[in-house]
Amino acid sequence: MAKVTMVRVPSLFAAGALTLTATPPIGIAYVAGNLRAGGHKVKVVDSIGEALEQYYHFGMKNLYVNGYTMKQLLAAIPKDSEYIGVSFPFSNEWPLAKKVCFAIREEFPRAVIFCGGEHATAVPEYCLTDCPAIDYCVIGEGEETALDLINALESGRPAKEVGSIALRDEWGKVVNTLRRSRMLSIDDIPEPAWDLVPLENYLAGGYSYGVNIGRTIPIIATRGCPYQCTFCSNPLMWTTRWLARTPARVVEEMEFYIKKYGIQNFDFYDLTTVVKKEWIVEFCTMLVDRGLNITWQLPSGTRSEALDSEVTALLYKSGCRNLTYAPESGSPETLKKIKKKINPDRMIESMKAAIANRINIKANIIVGFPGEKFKNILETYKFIIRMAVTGVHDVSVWTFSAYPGSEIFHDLQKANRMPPFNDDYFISLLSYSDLKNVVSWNEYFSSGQLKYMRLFGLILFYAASYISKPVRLVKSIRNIIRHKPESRMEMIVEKAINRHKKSDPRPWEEALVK
Ligand code: B12
Ligand code: SF4
Repeated sequence: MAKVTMVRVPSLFAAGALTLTATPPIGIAYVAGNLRAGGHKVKVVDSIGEALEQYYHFGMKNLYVNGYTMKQLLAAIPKDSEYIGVSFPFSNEWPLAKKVCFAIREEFPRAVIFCGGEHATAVPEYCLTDCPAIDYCVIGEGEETALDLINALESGRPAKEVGSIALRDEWGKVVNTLRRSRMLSIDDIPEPAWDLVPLENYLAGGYSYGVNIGRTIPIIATRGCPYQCTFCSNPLMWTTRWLARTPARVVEEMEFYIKKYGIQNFDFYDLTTVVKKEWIVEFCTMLVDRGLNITWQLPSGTRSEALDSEVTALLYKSGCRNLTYAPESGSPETLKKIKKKINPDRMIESMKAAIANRINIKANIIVGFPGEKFKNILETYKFIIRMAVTGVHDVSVWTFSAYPGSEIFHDLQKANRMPPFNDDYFISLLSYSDLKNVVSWNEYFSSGQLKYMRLFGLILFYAASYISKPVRLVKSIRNIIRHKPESRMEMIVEKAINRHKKSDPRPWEEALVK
């Protein structure tokens, strides 16, 4: 039995971020659950969940850190840890994450440090080269691989026989082992080890990915996504295989959380939950039949082909209150280029059906894809107005960021249009959701122009929305003041006000001194 500590690094985000960062870490909880089921002694250090109200500045003034200081983080790792697994969900957090790994290495010189997550999967060679403190990168889905790696090291089996990892060979060169196939019987994956995570801090503090409508826990019903949008890193991370758990297993898990943690609301963290109509109908019907009296949300953006009037009525009946659509663009030309494979008219029909069935809906838009011209952005603006008039409750207008692992990222690399990998590049990825600082990857618009184009898109949406439904503005202000957000925008504004109040003027680097 090995002693393993799983570490979630504090979060790093832009001061002008239009996004949330503190949510219960389901990826780590899954890996921890599987390692424990495999017979190891596991502890989780969730640097965010343990210090949800701590904010510092990082480097330049426009970046914040939320969570433990380095000193607290190192103190929380048991001294006898033999394996320390560090999670990197976001590429934009690499400048902070590698500092954490270096510090862990200094404090625990003999421990094996392995890491995983989206960033480690997209650029494993770079992670191992830029941060020699790390011994192994786990690529893709982490449960089986992390267990196999630890078992191999414990039994003396060479690590290079473990599938889906990156490691240094005898000559110090980084090599990738063969990628293992995805886990097929996903119903059998041990449940996330929520008992090892400071879950109650999130539940009591109303930290959720969707709208805060009660004690909320993340859950996953499906893994993978069958599509291959060119701006998305998921085909590399999960492959294009979409697998769904049986509805009964998902509902059983929900019932367990209701009893154990008093859960009232469930956030689905799937890449795209609704792919098959039969699946979602069976799932909702089961929720209705069991009379669970809960709400649930799909905050991460789902496909909408199966979301017609019948299905959205059933979604509401079964407790679904918030749904995110991901049109990304209103321009047919852009949609084709990014391989989004949606039909904007059909999506509007689906949105109308959801709104008629009282579901609160949000849509994700991205502007500034490479090659996008002004006429394409105008088409997107038109689509934004259509959505506002249709009654869509929220829109996020992101600017395009070239995330490692995505097809566009590789195309830009091939065309020599990628800057060198360094902290500036990784931090520039934050411009995706940063109102103040934008980095343009587009040939036709400068960063400054794109910043205003995004802002204009947002203003356009909310102006059109409040003009066509003035009561909504009053309702939003009232919800924010009463701390009872109903939409994602209200929740984000509320949390942003909170973090500006809580921000500690000390830089994180200072807090980092032991
Ligand atoms: C929930 C979510 C969020 C939540 C919280 C995420 C969190 N902190 O856990 C919030 C709302 C905060 C968020 C924000 C953002 N997000 Co987000 N988010 C997701 C989402 C939908 C689910 C993540 C998840 O829980 N997946 C399910 C679990 C099981 O998978 P997992 O975390 O990847 O973990 C598995 C493996 O990675 C691995 N693993 C993970 N950690 C470790 C550690 C070790 C040691 C090992 C061995 C293995 C391992 O094993 C796990 C189990 O198989 C993903 C898309 C997706 N479905 O994956 C995007 C995703 C992670 N987000 C993304 C982005 C870009 C963002 C934002 C920058 C943009 C935005 N939307 O505002 C911000 C950045 C926030 C910040 N800090 O600056 C990208 C990341 C791409 C990248 N390379 O960085 C993703 C992949 C979506 C996408 N395709 O664009 N996000
Ligand atoms: S953007 Fe959504 S639909 Fe497209 S590949 Fe990524 S997860 Fe799938």
